[in-house]
Amino acid sequence: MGEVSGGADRRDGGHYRVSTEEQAAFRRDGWVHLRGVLAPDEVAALAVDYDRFLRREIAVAGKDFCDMSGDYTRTVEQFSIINVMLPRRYHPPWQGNVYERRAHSIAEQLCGPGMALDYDQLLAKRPRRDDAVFGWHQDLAYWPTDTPDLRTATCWMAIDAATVDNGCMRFVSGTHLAPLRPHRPLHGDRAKSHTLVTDLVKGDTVTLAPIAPGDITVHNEAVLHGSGGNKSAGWRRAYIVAFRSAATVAEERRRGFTHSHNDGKTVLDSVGFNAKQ
Ligand SMILES: O=C(O)CCC(=O)C(=O)O
Repeated sequence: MGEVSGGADRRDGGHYRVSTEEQAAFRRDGWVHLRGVLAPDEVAALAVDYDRFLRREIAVAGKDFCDMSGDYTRTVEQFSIINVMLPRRYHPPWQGNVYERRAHSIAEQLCGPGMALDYDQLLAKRPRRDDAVFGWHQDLAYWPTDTPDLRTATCWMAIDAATVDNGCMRFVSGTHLAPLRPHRPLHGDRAKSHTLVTDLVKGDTVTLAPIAPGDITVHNEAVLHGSGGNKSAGWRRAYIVAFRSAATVAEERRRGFTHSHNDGKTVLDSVGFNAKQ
């Protein structure tokens, strides 16, 4: 398969060059689309292990293999959005892979030096699942916001082409510049499901972000985003690596917050639900 959207001239080993226009778009909109961060053969190599996770050939503990659309009572076959938290923990050969290295270089071009990988995640929507909807949310509603350096850059890579039909990312540009919105658990209770949601308000303008395999969107954890159901006959597989400032990541770990869904406590237990709203 040839490269759909270019990017070869931007890649150099573990580095990907971000233009000044793209840096400005990230600051203004809270997200940006970067083309060809990985070449087709690099995506294909990662997809081999990705599918081993989906087939459960790579063991993932407890709630780190879960469903982001339903509650924890669903069986694996019922999962519409399969969520694998911290795949690099469960599959150490992924640590330091080419995607992680290029994403790190991108995070530092967008946010400045001193960014650290905070967590990684796989989000795979099964074919023909109207309910594979990722509700509107801001990532910062999920985790500590009381650290001094809140620089963030979350890289979301398409393994399959992400289309309007299969539930590509969608954003409300500029919302990272306003206060966080109040969030609530999708299923009423964090013990029933991890998922938090908020609402669109009058005046919000939604931008869809269809992207090619190997392309990424990078978003600020404060920007409002989500995605629609998968109406297509194929999977929609995404691979996410999220960066925060090294100081904030160190503070999260000091508090015992690892982004594992198996953590005894969630940040919301420790600081009070949306305590900062
Ligand atoms: O994969 C999706 O559809 C949503 C992902 C998301 O919300 C995120 O990476 O923060």
